[in-house]
Amino acid sequence: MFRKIIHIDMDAFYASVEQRDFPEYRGKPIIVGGSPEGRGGVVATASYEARKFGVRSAMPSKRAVELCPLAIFIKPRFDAYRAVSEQIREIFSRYTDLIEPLSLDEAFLDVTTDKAGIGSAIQIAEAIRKAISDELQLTASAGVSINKFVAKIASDINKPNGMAFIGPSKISTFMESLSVEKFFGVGRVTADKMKTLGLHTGADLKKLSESELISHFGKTGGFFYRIVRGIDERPVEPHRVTKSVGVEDTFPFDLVNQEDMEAELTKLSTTLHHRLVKHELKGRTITLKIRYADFRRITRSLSFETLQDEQAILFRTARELLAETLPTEKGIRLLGITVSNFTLQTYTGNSQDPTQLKLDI
Ligand code: DCP
Ligand code: MG
Repeated sequence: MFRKIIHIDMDAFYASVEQRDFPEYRGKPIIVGGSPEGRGGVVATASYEARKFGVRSAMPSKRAVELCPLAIFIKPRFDAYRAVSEQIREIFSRYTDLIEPLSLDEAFLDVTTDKAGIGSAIQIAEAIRKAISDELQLTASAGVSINKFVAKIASDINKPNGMAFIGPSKISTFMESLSVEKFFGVGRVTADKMKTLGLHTGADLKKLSESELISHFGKTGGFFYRIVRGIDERPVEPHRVTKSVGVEDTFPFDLVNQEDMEAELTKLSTTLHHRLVKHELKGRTITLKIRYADFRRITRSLSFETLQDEQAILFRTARELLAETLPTEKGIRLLGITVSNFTLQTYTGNSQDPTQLKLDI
């Protein structure tokens, strides 16, 4: 028997909440996060009006202003987004308890058996989208299929405010037509490697044997082999535990002066901060990762007694950890910041988990 999996993702989430709460922003190109002057951070998200100009999440503000000079920059109101996140989860819970939130605005639902006895996953997805629209005045998109992978990709197909269903008989053709960038875990490096191997779509991947894929891509090769055949048995896990959340960047040239390195740490800490908020996580340990031009790697960590997620603390800690490694004659090719230890130690020695939702990134 096939499972019934729904992936729900809110449309332009932070920006839509702002446009809902402040009517003067409706119909306007707005950017949440970042700032128009100086080197103020990165875009968290942009309204669809701003996306028409090419503005995207994680883009430096400076670039966003070039693309869309009239965009209105808005400071994020994380409490408001958290509140909406709780409300959408309450709506999901009317239909199933098997809910795996991936972030504030996104979740997998297993509705193989649903609480309301509706039976049809498509109808449930539509009922959820309607409830979100009627009760919260926001829109969401949904993907419906028999596994997580296909459901997640499907939710993007008719975005914004749309739904897509990919049934078992369509999966094979769908996976063959998919470009390799759409596969989970295909970062820049893997995507480039695939291109040099002449692998552009799922159909190209399907021509390789499992051992060929493993020889090229290691363990992930096995994942590619199964996923391109529509095989994804990963269950929807309501209490998934995330151990760390990190961001890193590889530079096209080596960084040699401290100012450039610190500018990178500003960007990384901003992105990491957004990610932590989005996933409702705070951690005690901050780790800086450095890879030098000669590929030698080092990590430096600092642990706090209390949980942290503030951008300023992430940045200052990373900067201090970096300073301890300086001066260096070698250029730096990669910098990364990770937060882990999402628990507090209690006096009894038991670990207590203050952030109930543990999410896989
Ligand atoms: N976010 C962020 N930094 C990123 C990506 C996202 O801070 N690099 C935040 C802002 C988004 C929210 O997380 O509103 C949800 O992320 P999505 O990727 O789902 O993007 P949106 O919901 O904004 O847009 P879409 O309509 O494409 O889902
Ligand atoms: Mg979204």
